[in-house]
This record gives sequence, C-alpha cells and structure tokens, in this order.
Amino acid sequence: MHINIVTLFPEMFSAITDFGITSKAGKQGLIELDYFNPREFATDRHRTVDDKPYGGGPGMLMKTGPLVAAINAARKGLRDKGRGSEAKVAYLSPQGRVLDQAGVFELASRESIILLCGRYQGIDQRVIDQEVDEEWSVGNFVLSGGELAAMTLIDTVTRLQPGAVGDKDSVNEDSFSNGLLHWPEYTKPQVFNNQDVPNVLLSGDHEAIREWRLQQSLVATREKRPELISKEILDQKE
Ligand code: 9WO
Repeated sequence: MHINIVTLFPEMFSAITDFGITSKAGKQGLIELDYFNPREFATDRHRTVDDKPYGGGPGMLMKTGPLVAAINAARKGLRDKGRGSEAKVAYLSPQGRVLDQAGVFELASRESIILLCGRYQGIDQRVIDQEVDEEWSVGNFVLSGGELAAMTLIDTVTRLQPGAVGDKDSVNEDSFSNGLLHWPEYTKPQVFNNQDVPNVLLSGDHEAIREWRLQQSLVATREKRPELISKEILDQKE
C-alpha cells in the first residue's frame, strides 16, 4: 500500500517507521510512505507555511499556496508510480468519519491513499472543498495536529497487510475482528499475588478453552462496551 503524507512534521513519523511491526512492514515493502512537506513548496525567503484567518481572532491557518502545492505533488508522486488514478485525499480531522475496525478494513484494501495532516487552527474551507475527498477521525477529541491521527490510521492498516503480522491467527483473534472484545489472557507465574490462572486454561481441553474464551469475550463486551453488541454480530449460541 502506497501512502503519501502531506505534513509539516515528517520526522514525527519515525515513531512508526523505526519501531515494531510498522517498521518491519516498511522494510518488507508492504507499506510505502512518502512525505510532502508544504514548507518545501513555500516560495518566500522565510518559507512561510502559516497565514492569518479572515475575520480575525487568535491563531493561524495553514497557508494555502504551499499546502495545495504539496497536495498536488503527493498526487503526482502516486501518478508517476502508476498508483494515482483512484487515490483519495483523506483529511484527518475531528469532523471526519470515526475510524473503527470496519473502516480499517476498507482503507487497508486500497492500493494508495494521500493523508493530509493539518496544523495550527486547520485549513481554508475552500481547500477542503476542492482538494479533500474524505475526512477521517480517530476519536472524538482534539489533537495539536493530524500527524498522530495519521500514524494511528497507518498502524491499523499496516497490521492488515498480508504478512505484516507474523502469525495470521493473531490478527484474526484481535479485539474487534469478530466485533467483540478480546478474552482475558494469562502468562506465568501460575499464581500471581494469590490469584490463580483459570483452571480451564491448564486443562489441555482445547474445545473447553475455545468455549470459555468465547463466553469471556461476550461477558467482557456486555460489561465494558455493550454498545458493540448487536443482533447481527451474534449467532444463536452466542
Ligand atoms: C486549533 C485551535 C487553536 C486556537 C483556537 C481554535 C483552534 N482550533 C484548532 C484545531 O482544531 N486545530 C486542528 C488540529 C486543525 C486540524 C488538525 N488538528 C487536529 C486534527 N486536531 N485533532 C485532529 C484529529 C484528527 C483525527 N482524529 C482526531 C483528531
């Protein structure tokens, strides 16, 4: 998957390129990130990338010229690789569609995407109207910029690229892969501060363990996140 990122702070993305599964996926070529920094498209001596909002008030907006030039370079970058035609420009913003695991599956199946990271108080509405195809939120809160949201999105879609996560079963057993929360897990020691590991997990009875885990998933979801449970996701037995 090709991900072109429009950002004033490309160095922030070392958090995903330098560590763990996302780093390995980059080295394996499962995910390819390219950066388009509006600052490099600024034309004045000071490489200005912010500008005052019409109507006054505190704060600044992203300067339109360098921003649009960076977006267009990101489009051209994908076109030149033969990956441009269907790439959408996605703006990370609290006004977007809230990302959930179903959305992650949708995004992960795409060949390419352009992620637009806002800074300051955001971007001119006409740039949104003319250049942005979709808006995605990673949660109902405000960040200092779109980069952490973009990294969150990239991390989630990377894990679904075939081969990115060592054990395929561990992706299929993730929380939300069946719409339910994960069951509780236990490791050594067998007794921890007077609490034992549930007996069934020591029994070697794989069918009983499977049943217990499903029941625990259902209970955890009902107790912690009841809004996730709908008739459609449960079968008769569940
Ligand atoms: C900053 C600001 C400063 C003074 C007065 C008002 C203000 N509003 C903002 C603001 O909303 N800044 C945004 C920061 C501009 C767009 C990028 N930013 C952002 C993205 N914050 N939070 C997100 C985000 C993205 C995806 N999912 C959750 C949050």
